[in-house]
Amino acid sequence: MSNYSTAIDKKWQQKWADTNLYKFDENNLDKKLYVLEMFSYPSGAQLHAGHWFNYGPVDSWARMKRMQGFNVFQPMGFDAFGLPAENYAIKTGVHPKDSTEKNVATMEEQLKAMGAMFDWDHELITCDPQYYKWTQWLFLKLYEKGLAYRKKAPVNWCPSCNTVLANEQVLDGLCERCDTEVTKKNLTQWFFKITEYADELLDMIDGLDWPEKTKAMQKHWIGRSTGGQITFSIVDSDLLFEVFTTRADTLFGVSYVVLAPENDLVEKITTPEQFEEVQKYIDDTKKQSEIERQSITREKTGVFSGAYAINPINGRKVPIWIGDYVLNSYGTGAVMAVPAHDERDFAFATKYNLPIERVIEGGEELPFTEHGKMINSGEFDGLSTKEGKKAILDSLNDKNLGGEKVNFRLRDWLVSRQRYWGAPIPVVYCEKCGTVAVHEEQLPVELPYDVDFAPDGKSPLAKCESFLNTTCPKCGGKATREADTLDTFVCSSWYYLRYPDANSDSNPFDSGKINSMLPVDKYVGGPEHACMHLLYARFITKALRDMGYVNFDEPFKSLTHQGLILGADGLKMSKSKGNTISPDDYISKHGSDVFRMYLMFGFGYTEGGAWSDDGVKSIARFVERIERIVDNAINRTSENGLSEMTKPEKELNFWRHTAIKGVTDDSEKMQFNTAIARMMEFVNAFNKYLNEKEINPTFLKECLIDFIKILAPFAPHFSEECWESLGMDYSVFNDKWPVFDSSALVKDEVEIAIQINGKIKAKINIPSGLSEDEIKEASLTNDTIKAATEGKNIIKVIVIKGRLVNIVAK
Ligand code: ANZ
Ligand code: ZN
Repeated sequence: MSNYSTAIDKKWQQKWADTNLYKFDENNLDKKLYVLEMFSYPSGAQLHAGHWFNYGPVDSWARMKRMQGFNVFQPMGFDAFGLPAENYAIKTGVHPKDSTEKNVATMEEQLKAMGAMFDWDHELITCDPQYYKWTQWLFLKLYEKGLAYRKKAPVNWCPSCNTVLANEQVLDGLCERCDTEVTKKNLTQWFFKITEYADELLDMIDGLDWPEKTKAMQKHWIGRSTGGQITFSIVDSDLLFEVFTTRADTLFGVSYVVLAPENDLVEKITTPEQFEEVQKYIDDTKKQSEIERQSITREKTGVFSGAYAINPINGRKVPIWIGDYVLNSYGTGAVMAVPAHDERDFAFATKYNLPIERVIEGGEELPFTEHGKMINSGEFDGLSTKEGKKAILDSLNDKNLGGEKVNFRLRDWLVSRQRYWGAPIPVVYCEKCGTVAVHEEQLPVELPYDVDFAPDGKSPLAKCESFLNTTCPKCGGKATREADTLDTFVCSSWYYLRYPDANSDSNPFDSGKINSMLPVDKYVGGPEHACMHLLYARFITKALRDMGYVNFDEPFKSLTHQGLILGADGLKMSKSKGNTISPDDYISKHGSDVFRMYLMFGFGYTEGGAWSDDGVKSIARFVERIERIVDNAINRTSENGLSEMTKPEKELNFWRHTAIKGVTDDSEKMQFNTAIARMMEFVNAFNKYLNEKEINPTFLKECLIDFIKILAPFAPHFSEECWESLGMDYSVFNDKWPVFDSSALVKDEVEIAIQINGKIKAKINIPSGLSEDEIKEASLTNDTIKAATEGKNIIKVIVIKGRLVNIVAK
């Protein structure tokens, strides 16, 4: 056969395309297997080693599944909207549509060079109006259902660039472009009500075949917290406010309360003497991110408002402070502070000299944050923490001053982006009718091409008159379009539903079809998506289910995260560090299969690791060894004519079935590196067998056929070439995956060592089924042992089955 190279890659890619080999068979859904890899984000212009590590090994897994009789659906597409293309436009003047289309074209070529089974007839690109029309449709459906709404929310704002910044554009509180201090600005924005599904999203996690760590992260992100809500009144006013607490049992220990700086009450209660100080504190808070504010190590700060509140349980008057460790978006934006039993409150009270009063017994030092018995709590003294929580909330409930309450960390999903390169939100604002949804027939609301990207305080759409000016779908009067676009996570929250019918003009998806195609059987992508994408997709699936569009509860039944491929220096690959690996160079030098197999052999699939050029070379040599075996086998014609297997044949047969079993089991679990190790052992056994004087060509060919079949998913082009060399006139991927023969794995001879007085004197092969007496007999009649025990008295013979015989002689 000819040497493996990219010419062979191209030859087989062409054949596969010509014969439509990977076309999904829509009429055979019983054995469908929906294999999905997270689609590519075409901002980097090039497919990198990380993409390869996601797509190549999963394709190999899917190829094995195909050979095992599954009807594999493996689509690919592009998550093509987003900030990088727009930033690139601001910098270079190249329109996002043009740069994205160019990048997509390049990446399509690279993906094709990988030789994966992607069914390109189902390709989708999220910035294509034929796709985002349906993203907008999804928005309309959520809006109809009351799951999309508007409210004021802060955005990061750079006062110098006059622009909204995404979180990733704020570095240490400064604008990444001009280093100006970033502030917050309140804008009316669109939200999706994911919190309505918080309970179900949490409760259904346990049933998913997902990595445990990811499940735990999602649970934490949703963060269900069971506690109580308690009403405090404000002294000398008729204002009330509520706090959320998980420790109602500590209510008697409240020595002050704290409001978030953004809490609406702040303005109403601050006394004139405190006004200036409070105002300055609020301005300072705007520069902090929520993450910074929640940091445990950061010093707690605050200001006194001048006002007092009344503790409803004992009527005690406590000062109201304002502090940024209280977040406005969690609970009620107000907390009752119990410094004796909470770390943060303790630090705060110590700093500002506020009273610290113990109400729970236990521990020697304060703060004591564990559970215990209530003290200094009037009639509640002696109750346990658990009993006390309930008793206090019950008692407040009777007076309408509190009750049980469940809170979630999860917030509604802010989907408005003050950006151009995204799907326009399909809403208009009419002077007469207010907020009006665009009619479904009028979708897509297309992005205008000619816009002004200059960063001057307004997003390109917000200054595009021809886009903004429209008529109201309800009254026909003058109306203005929404200028914000949708978060790109909206595009990716439903793409897996679109693939089966990616080209449909009349539907986002065909409900009948996707009800039999989904959930996705295997989803593979990076762990960085644990809390956003993977949660949004689950939410959208559930919302569509409740609207009657789909009949399944979860989009992704089984999930795997591939590991990270690092540079040869063990650091994350990045252009600035100059440690990136360009797959293209390796492929043109070694061929796509060598690159793929190196990735699968060199790293644990879920672990990843540091790149090594030596590893690539060793895989290239492995491929060359296989070529020689195939050539050698084709040339050997002598027959031995024996019907019974010879010893060397049995040996090869053993490694053959060991490999079939190992490759099948390990690949199933995506442990590709050990699967390839089994194939290497098989290749060694081939070489040994081919050194025999007499071989059985029929048997040899059988073994070779099995070998090429198990190699095929890992080295698809190369295996097709070997397969053809063996005289096959159809694709190896249309053949069946081999099944191992367990009887071949039982070795019928074993080697045992014979010792005399603890020293090894001989090694003999005996049939594996012998009894203890037969083993003794075989050892004592062995010539070497006979000679060595000549004239000695045999006192004892100890048999350790399958391994060893020890003869004690004097
Ligand atoms: C009094 C108390 C006493 C508390 C005590 C704890 C220990 P999780 O479990 O995360 O729900 N809290 C409530 N709302 C808050 C907000 N918006 N920002 C910051 N902290 C807030 O935490 C609930 C606890 O976090 C609540 O219980 C409250 O402090 C605080 F010995 O109330 B606790
Ligand atoms: Zn109107």
